[in-house]
Amino acid sequence: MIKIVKAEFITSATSIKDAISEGVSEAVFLGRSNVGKSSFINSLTNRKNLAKSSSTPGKTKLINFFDILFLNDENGEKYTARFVDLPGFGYAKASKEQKSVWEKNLTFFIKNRKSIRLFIFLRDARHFEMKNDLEVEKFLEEIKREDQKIIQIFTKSDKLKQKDISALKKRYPNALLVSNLKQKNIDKAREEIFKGLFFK
Ligand SMILES: Nc1nc2c(ncn2[C@@H]2O[C@H](COP(=O)(O)OP(=O)(O)O)[C@@H](O)[C@H]2O)c(=O)[nH]1
Ligand SMILES: [Mg+2]
Repeated sequence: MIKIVKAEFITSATSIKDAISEGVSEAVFLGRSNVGKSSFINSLTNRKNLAKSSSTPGKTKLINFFDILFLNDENGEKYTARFVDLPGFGYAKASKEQKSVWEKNLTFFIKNRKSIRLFIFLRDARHFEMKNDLEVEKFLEEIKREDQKIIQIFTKSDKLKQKDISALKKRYPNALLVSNLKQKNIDKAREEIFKGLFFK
């Protein structure tokens, strides 16, 4: 089984210019505010409050970096990685001007950071075809490099009925439906993320 045996907040950045140096493989987490991004990072790392709840729209937003240590407990091998929490990409509620500055910043960051191996794109399983989300999905597909992957995560699966789950799976066959509340599919998601980061 794949475990995360260490998870530590390192630093925050407001743009790529003051982001920490590259090198370690990175998984970027994106999704609309309130989708369960912080909760998911906490679930993956088995921590209650590693990633704090999202800040109020309009306040200064930051890119948060976490040092992560994976352990494959079948062979004892350890792998270092970074999780990068990107708040509000594609969804800014700030004024038009603020929004464009922040989004330009993030777009530049995503396109130019070589260490990014993985985009972990979170959506609310109950509303999986929202316009903003479809735009972000399209954008990611467009900019994704050969050495990068996208993992589709649908959160709050505990709120879904079986027929809604079937509809979602039909539309997104590779969807990973997770529940932070019930800790459903978290082990599977952690394993997918591990594979996406370190194996092609
Ligand atoms: N029912 C349910 N609620 C969740 C789940 N994940 C997060 N939440 C709740 O959704 C709200 C937003 O979560 P948060 O992790 O702060 O979202 P973020 O803004 O994307 O970082 C909080 O009230 C969480 O308790 C889930 O899987 N199921
Ligand atoms: Mg958050």
